[in-house]
Amino acid sequence: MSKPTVIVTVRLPEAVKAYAETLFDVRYDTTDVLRHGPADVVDARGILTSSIERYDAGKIASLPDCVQVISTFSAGFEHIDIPAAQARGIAVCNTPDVLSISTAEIGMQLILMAARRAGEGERLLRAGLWKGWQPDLLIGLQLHGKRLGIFGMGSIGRHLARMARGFGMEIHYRNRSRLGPSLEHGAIWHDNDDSFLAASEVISLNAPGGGGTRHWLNAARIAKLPAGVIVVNTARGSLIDDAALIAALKSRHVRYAGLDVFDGEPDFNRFYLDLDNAVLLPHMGSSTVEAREAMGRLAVDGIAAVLEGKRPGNLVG
Ligand code: 8YV
Repeated sequence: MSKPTVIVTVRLPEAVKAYAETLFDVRYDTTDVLRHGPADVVDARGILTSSIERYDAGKIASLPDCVQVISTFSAGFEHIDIPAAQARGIAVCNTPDVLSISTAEIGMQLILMAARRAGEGERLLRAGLWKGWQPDLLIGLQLHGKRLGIFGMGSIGRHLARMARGFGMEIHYRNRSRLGPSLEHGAIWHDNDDSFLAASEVISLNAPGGGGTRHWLNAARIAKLPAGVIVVNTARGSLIDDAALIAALKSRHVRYAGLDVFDGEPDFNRFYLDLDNAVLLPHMGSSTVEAREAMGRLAVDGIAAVLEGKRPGNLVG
């Protein structure tokens, strides 16, 4: 029996490519641009894409009827118009959970880099400006005993909480609903923004992107954070009003920011580059061998399940 044709628009790990090829007749279109249109899709029954490729209503409407499933190599799926896909009977799958530990590790790394000024230290040394040990060189903050506020206590937020507890931090969180004790592990739930913001000496954004959270961290909410707060974002750049955060970094109301994601990335607000108190990474949250292989397999499995008429566990729409 011939294998179903699947278009892959992501540069997958080699092991995942080999796995996909056992199940599908894979057509690679990995130019990372919005290139494939109806003419390229022709007979494909599935598309494996990523978060850098938008599937808005227009693009979904243009897909031929043979497409049954779009699987995104990402946990986030705000780049896909789910109602438009559902209206066409196209299933949508994502890759939750398998990247949570890697992404939480980047969150912890940014918290540490910000608190201990690691980027500044490295730049100083590489620029040949280090004059030797000095008692007042790059003094940072100790994390032990500090309160970490996690906005969005899904799987990534909970792994970050576990890691931060190991550093002696007290965990506060803001989530639509309170977690049960077995997931909460003593973390303190806030049912309102004001008490959550006031408690957060370090705040980490771990909520999904999309319209509901756009510019959640704006000037008004930043003003409610304690003076000297550290702000970390490994979720989506859209959660932050960049102009407001940059103003707060300049005034030092925000002591430091650690950012792995940017509004409009790969473009980003260039004023961040002028700030010594911002540590900036190019969206590396899930960039590990372990996460990327697991993401690829899960994305492939989602397509396979849909094409076999089954309901995949990673179905989002
Ligand atoms: C992905 C991410 O690597 O999974 C997500 O939602 O943000 C990243 O870690 C990226 O989106 C690739 O599609």
